[in-house]
Amino acid sequence: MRVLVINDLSCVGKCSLTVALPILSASGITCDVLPTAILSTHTGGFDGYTFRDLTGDIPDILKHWKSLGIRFDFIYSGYLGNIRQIQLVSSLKKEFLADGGKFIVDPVMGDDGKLYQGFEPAYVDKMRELCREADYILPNATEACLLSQKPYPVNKENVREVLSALSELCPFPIVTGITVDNDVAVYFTKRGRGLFSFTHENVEGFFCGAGDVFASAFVAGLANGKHESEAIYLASEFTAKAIRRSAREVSDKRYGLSFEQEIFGFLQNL
Ligand code: PXL
Repeated sequence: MRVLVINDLSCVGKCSLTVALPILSASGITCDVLPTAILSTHTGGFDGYTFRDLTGDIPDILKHWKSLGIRFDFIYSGYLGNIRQIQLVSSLKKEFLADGGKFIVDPVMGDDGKLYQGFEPAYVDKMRELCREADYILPNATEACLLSQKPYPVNKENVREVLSALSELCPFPIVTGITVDNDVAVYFTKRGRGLFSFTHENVEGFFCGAGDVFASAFVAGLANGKHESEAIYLASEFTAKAIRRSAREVSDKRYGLSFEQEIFGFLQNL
């Protein structure tokens, strides 16, 4: 079983590839990577970060892979640095996804009701197009509103409407980080039939990289043969435990989740 993860390499501040690689490898899956950019840190709260855009390297990497005849059982895309990269992901999915393979898009572009630094509205439109090609999309609450063109925030009242709009884009939308009273929930639906959720007690504060932990664990579950709803359940338990541990152990939340000590427990349920 081979997974291709397309995401940035933020050298410090665990997110993207530095989260996906350990989680997928530990779960027994070959994790191949296509780095979209190299940053000294992620963009969420550090000033003065460096950003090397790797778009120019991608065509030659793909040419080489083509000569090797590589195919991937899963392609999971995350942070894409620009619109050109979205186009490249769309074409590489057509060329490199194995027959019957699954394409998972985490449309990383914002949080807390705002776009991340470096993104603009035209990017959202392109990302919406990429979501149309996905088997699963995993937006957080902010990204769900941007994609569905509904006002932020998502709550108990409008969650059904947001999920239904997302179902028009992709058969299986999974929306993370929805605050419901004192809890935080992940909501999902399959082909717009039924609305399901898993809930945990909310932990105050912003936890950078939590979406990447969730998405990586979800892909690890699918790649290990779990049914979708079980993969979502296991990923949400794992992420909630990592968040609770981080609330206790990590004083500067910009450095990412303390997920490593929770991997063993996650694998025991996989
Ligand atoms: O975790 C999302 C993410 C991924 N990659 C980069 C980011 C962020 C969030 O800020 O800046 C580079």
